[in-house]
Amino acid sequence: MSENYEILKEKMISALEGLRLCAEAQNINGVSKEILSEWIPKLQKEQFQVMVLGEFNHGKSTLINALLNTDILPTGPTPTTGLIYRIQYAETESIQVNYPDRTENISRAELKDYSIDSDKASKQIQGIGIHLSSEFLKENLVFIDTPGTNDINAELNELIYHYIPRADLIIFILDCGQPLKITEQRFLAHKLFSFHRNRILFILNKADLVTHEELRETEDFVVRNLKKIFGDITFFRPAAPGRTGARN
Ligand SMILES: Nc1nc2c(ncn2[C@@H]2O[C@H](COP(=O)(O)OP(=O)(O)O)[C@@H](O)[C@H]2O)c(=O)[nH]1
Ligand SMILES: [Mg+2]
Repeated sequence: MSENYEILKEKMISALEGLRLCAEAQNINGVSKEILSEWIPKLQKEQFQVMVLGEFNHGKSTLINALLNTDILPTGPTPTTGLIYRIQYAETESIQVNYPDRTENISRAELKDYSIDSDKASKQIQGIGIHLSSEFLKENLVFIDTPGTNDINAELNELIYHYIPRADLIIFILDCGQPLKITEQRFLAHKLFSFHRNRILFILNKADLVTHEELRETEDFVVRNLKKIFGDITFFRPAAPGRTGARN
């Protein structure tokens, strides 16, 4: 890391500290607390936060599991309780359930109970923290798995909008079988438009369920409509022989 970078980082931290003192002096305690508990530690730890968004059942959790070579995140076609999972590195695996006033440690086996409608899936839960010993996460990468963007209640709505501005990258998952539905277009146009388009990566998932021809048609449709929302976008098409899955 260059010396200039370290100096810049220190300057940013002391500017944030100054801002925090101002907020405190003005009794804006929420801002002061947020700077201290989130902004400064994020800068110090140089965490890169990747938030995965998309409608329910499009494969968000499956993708994160695959990237991290794990099956820890609950997946499946049935609706889940819509929790936010924050996955980061630690040498020893642990799972925490965060309530407004406390944190509870649970096991991997218990985690399943929190993802379905059961007694344990309380509306009070603010999120689930997962620490995993995954090489992929070691470079301070943090993944945020979210409920479907079409399946968000008021409290989660607030949480999602708390997380979106803090994300360094958003991976938005689309489903080849139902690409860019009106609800998705609306979410993108209204909720993500202000997020810099270079920091959104779109993934066309479940390509194995359509033919090559359908996939090409879907890609064209998606790119055309994303351009209407975001202006120019960059589209990467994997080289044909390397493309996995797509039906013949
Ligand atoms: N065929 C196929 N199924 C997938 C793919 N990705 C996810 N799935 C399945 O789709 C269902 C929903 O996946 P999940 O990750 O739980 O979706 P989420 O609600 O967006 O987190 C699960 O049954 C997955 O096994 C994919 O690329 N191809
Ligand atoms: Mg999921």
